[in-house]
Amino acid sequence: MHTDRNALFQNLWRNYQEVTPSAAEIHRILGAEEGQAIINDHIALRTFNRSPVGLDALAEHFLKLGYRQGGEYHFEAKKLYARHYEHPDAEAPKVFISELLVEQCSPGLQATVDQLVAQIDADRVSADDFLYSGRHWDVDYPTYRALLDESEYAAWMAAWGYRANHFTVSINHLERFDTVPEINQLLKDNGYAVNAAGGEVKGSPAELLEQSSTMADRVPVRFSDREETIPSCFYEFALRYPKPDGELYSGFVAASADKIFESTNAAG
Ligand code: OOG
Ligand code: NI
Repeated sequence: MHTDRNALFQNLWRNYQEVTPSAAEIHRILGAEEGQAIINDHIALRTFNRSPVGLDALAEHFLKLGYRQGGEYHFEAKKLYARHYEHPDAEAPKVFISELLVEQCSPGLQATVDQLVAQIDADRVSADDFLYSGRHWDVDYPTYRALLDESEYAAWMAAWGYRANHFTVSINHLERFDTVPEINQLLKDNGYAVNAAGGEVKGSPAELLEQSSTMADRVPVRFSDREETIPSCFYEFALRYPKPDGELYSGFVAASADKIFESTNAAG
């Protein structure tokens, strides 16, 4: 079971790195080459709340590995719902899964999403590789642009499909860095854009979680009619504080998450 879990996260990481060149560079900057272990706090996955690929279908992959459901989070303006999952083994990364509430969107967006989801082979959804299987549909660039006008999240899903949207470095496990502002400064010194939506540091010690993220890398994607360079995936950093019982807080903070979603928005 442990090897299955490691294999899943290794595959998710390899697939994420293919479209996130900054991740390996940031590892180097954090000192991975000098032996600093980089521990993942969590990963995040996105989907549409349409059968057969709703949040629960993605979560099933983690429940099978011994994960348990944690908190739930609502994002009314973005029309998203999310839950987190955690594992009794504290070494296991937490998992944040969100879904777009498609029925709350325009008829046009609903029709597009239904047409994309209809191209998925339902049997594939429970396959071991589904969570890093990318896009299961043809989509052209004008359709991507039309989705972008209404929902950055829907457009990102249409372009990228099933893959880790980000990995998150646990600052608690870093030896040379202790705070989110220090990490943000390091990122900026190395030429990375830090997501400034709602402030570069999201959350507070009182909320028991502080986070920051890069703006997503921009890489070329092949749409059915042409290739275009668009935002892919980003890297996140999390510092957790102990609860009164001494255990580190293991949940998420909806107001912070709301801004982290914007790391895949087109900058400016
Ligand atoms: C998830 C955004 C929320 C967090 O740590 O609060 C999040 C996403 O962008 O898919 O990752
Ligand atoms: Ni995150």
